[in-house]
Amino acid sequence: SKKKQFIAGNWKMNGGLAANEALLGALRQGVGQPVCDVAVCVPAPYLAQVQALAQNTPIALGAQDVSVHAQGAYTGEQSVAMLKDFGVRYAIVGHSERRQYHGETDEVVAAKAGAALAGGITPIVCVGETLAEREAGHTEEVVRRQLAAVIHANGHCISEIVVAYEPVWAIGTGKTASPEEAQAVHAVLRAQLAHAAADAAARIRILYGGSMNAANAAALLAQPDIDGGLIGGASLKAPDFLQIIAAAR
Ligand code: 3PY
Repeated sequence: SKKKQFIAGNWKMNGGLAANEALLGALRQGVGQPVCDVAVCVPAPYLAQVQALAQNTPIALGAQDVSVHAQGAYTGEQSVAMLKDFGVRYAIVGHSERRQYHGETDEVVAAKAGAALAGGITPIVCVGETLAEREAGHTEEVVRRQLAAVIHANGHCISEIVVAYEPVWAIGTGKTASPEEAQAVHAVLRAQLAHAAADAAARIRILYGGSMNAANAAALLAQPDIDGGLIGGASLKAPDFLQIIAAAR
């Protein structure tokens, strides 16, 4: 397919003023004119800093979460409009760390995707099975259920989402799905999207996430239904992140 691949860094709760400045400095120097789309999803306190550091570069800004609410008594949350004030283009929703540690359900994730879409931010919707679910043979059922909630809540707007398949057993563990294992799940997700939005399915980017790094990126990104990566730890090291960007189409 002709769509550009998309490489997005997920810094998680890492970074600091000095480290961010060094990282963005190195990325600015090394990124050139990538053939793929590139973004960094940074902790909320650093949005303004990274917005300034990424100005006039091909590096777009992303957040790691977004509120379903527009405003009001929601302590600790950030609205779509607030993120947009800082030039945010993307927001990760439903990362397994949010689902696991903050009790986010499929319905909450779908509502967050909807809030982002309504406000003009592209949600990066994460789906993925746990080790126990994979071993029980439930991988397909789990990722299809997670994606179905988002499709159901958002109808034809889903043509504007990005999907990220992140097997939970591969997150922060150094274990990666093999390119074939990942491709198999991506193909399932693509078919599900095609059923919901026939014309858009080929256009929707399905990223792989879960310990993608400089060494394994090229083989994963060569798979027909892998349209990019959501990069954890390796996005904090400029040479590694740049190598992954260079491996993308
Ligand atoms: C990882 O690579 O571990 C991730 O969770 C990316 O979001």
